[in-house]
Amino acid sequence: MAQGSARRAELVRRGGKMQAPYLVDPNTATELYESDDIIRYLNATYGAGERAGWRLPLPTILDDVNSSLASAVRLGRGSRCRRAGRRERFEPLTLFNMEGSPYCRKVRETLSELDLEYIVRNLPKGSPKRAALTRRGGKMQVPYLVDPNTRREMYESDDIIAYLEGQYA
Ligand SMILES: N[C@@H](CCC(=O)N[C@@H](CS)C(=O)NCC(=O)O)C(=O)O
Repeated sequence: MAQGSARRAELVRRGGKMQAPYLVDPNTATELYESDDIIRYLNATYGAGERAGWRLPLPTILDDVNSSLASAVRLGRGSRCRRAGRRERFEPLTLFNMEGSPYCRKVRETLSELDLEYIVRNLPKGSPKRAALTRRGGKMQVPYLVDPNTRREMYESDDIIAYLEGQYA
């Protein structure tokens, strides 16, 4: 959804405006904008009454500010497309990911800049899904990229980025 991505027009057609995040939940036929509404919806629908994660008792605006500062430090990496446009016969990649990982973040930035569609498999600490990656790749370490188009799979953020640049830039 980086600036220049063809997916932006798709979102405008679907939701009515270009604004991210936009959540589509086919399980409940729910579609919605607004981060706070989305978080409330996820907690209510899938959190069994719990609120996911911890939170300082601070206004939500401070969450937005500190996250924006993180992006500013990265000089906006990942927010603009370098290579927009549809690819023929392209299967979405899969990224085994942890949200707070700096190594995963730089891979996500590259995927976004290259406008590559991908499925995220989040593996936070404590997730039972971690065992599947250990079985698949040999160890629990993220990021781990699977490319069904070339049947390549790999660990190591710098290797993944070099691969993506070579294959898709
Ligand atoms: N050199 C690796 C480092 C990756 C790394 O240290 N990943 C951490 C998350 S930031 C990890 O998978 N830790 C194992 C765990 O969370 O159990 C890379 O650049 O990809």
